[in-house]
Amino acid sequence: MLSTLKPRPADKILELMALYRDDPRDTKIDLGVGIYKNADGETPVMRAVKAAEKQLWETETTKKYTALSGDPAYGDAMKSLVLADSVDHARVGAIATPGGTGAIRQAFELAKLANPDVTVWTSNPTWPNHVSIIKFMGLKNESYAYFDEASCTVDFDAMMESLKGVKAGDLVLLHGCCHNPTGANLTLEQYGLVADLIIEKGATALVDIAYQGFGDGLEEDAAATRLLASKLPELLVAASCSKNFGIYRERTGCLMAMSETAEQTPVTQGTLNFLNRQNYSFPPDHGARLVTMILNDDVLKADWMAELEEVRLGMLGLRQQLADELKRLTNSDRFDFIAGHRGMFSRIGATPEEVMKIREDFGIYMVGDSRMNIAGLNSKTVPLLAEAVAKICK
Ligand code: PLP
Ligand code: TYF
Repeated sequence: MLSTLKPRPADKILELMALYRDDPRDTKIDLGVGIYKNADGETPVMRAVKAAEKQLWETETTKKYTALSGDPAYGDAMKSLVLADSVDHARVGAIATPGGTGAIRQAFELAKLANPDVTVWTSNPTWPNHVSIIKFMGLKNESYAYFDEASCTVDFDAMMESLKGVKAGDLVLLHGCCHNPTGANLTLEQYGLVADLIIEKGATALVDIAYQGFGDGLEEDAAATRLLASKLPELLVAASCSKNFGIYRERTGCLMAMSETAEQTPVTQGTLNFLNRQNYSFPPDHGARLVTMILNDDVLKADWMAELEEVRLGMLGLRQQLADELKRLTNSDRFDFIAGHRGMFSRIGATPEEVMKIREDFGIYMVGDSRMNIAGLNSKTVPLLAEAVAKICK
């Protein structure tokens, strides 16, 4: 049986990790995979997470199964974090999932159950795993225009034009904030216009929110998701705690499904539980428990928010430094968009050849589409990157 298997294409982002590791130059810079790194290149466990783990070790008396949904307290905490009071929580079902990816997968499964003929609309470009999972599941995929390659900003008119093709029963995947891979984001007003179009078409929105707190702030980054929740009759939200709690390997995500009425919620929640059971039964608990403890404890929460804010402001500072440095070196405002982008990533509009040349000549590793992880920089390496970009990018 196994001999019938065919090789699968590797994940380009993960492949880059190995290429970087094997580069012997000690001046090399890793701007590849989206993991937050501090100025020393480390990804420390956040203070509040460490404190919660200690508390948990001291107080946890059992490891017995929780519930198919995960601990309902986690779902409640995530509803408050992401949706706040934009919607009556009685309308929202929630399940713990293995990472944000698990939530996305379960959202597609839910959409497929509700409408086997569903087309999932994704931005061009989007996180490659979106398209990969959609295709693997045999669902239809259409992409909508999003990024203007010349200005490295959102081409909103083109986006709205392509979304005119959305049909009733389709699923439109939107990034809640900090678009991956471009760093270019819709304004709140534009999210509102997209919501109007989704209502007009009779489609459903799925928000992927994996970087809440990395852009303009915890509340600000959730504003678009909350606006959609307040305007749309239905909404799916796939949230990841990997980045904003720094618990990548604990695999902590949450799928929230907002029904049109609270009366519908038991069936929606029951379907979410059913989907967990079909895929892995009880979802992982450790990361979800830490998140719940932090969000429900004023002291832990304040410390987590303070550390997250340091992370966010550090990345914003690096963005500004890089934009300033490129302005000086190129004597132009061509790269000003880097300071306007938000989140971990910016796609800088270099060609694949230029990306390769920057890699070969300078040992600077960004993804082939010219996406760079801003958190891979520090104040000393920004000038090196700026020099490379100014020299190579025509
Ligand atoms: N969605 C986007 C856009 C991402 O960049 C990520 C990244 O890691 C995820 C979802 C899910 O992450 P995880 O499954 O590690 O929580
Ligand atoms: O886009 C990124 O770099 C992160 C991390 O298969 C990631 O989202 C990358 C590839 C992958 C899983 C996670």
